[in-house]
Amino acid sequence: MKLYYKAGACSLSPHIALREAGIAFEMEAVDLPTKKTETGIDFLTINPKGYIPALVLDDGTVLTEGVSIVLYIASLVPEKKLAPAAGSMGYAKLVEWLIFIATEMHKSAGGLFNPAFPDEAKTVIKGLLTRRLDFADKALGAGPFLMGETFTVADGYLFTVLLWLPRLGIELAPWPHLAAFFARVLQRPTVQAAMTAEKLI
Ligand SMILES: N[C@@H](CCC(=O)N[C@@H](CS)C(=O)NCC(=O)O)C(=O)O
Repeated sequence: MKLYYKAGACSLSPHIALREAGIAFEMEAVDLPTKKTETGIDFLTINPKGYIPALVLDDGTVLTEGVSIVLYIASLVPEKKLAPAAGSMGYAKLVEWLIFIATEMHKSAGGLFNPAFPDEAKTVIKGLLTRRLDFADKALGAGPFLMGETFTVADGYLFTVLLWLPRLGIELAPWPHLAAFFARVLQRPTVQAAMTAEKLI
């Protein structure tokens, strides 16, 4: 399978999931403004929505949307417990976290990166994101992970969004549980490998 990605962007979440799963995969970078991949393919022929991540399976199936991709990766390796069993309450709770991260955190943070957004809009979004961080910090508590003792695909996604915050002028210091979580996940060999492959460290 092949992951289409942009270094440091939300595709880092499925990238971490693939490494946690121990699945063989290739990667191809996408230049988002031109929609060209590093081998010169028009990315719109792969994902007509024009955004990363996209995962192309060996049979040619294209999977898009980060939440769907990480849940699929987790389903390939149930023994790694990257997601609780489908149909369980644990699974529903994992999906609750994934949707919260995608719609309440990822998309808010994404707006702050958009130079076309007026400053007034950015102030409102920052306030919203701050409240989401307040919630996540309390809900996570001592953790060590969002779902308790076991690292899941939601942790790789939350880590990815937290990685962006300093570039948005948001430091993690006011959220000690999130700061400790970020440091903990950063130490994982899979995360180090993913960040090295994306030349982030
Ligand atoms: N709904 C998508 C959104 C993915 C997304 O926001 N990707 C950003 C990078 S983090 C992107 O490729 N933006 C370029 C674009 O929208 O043209 C998902 O959750 O996977």
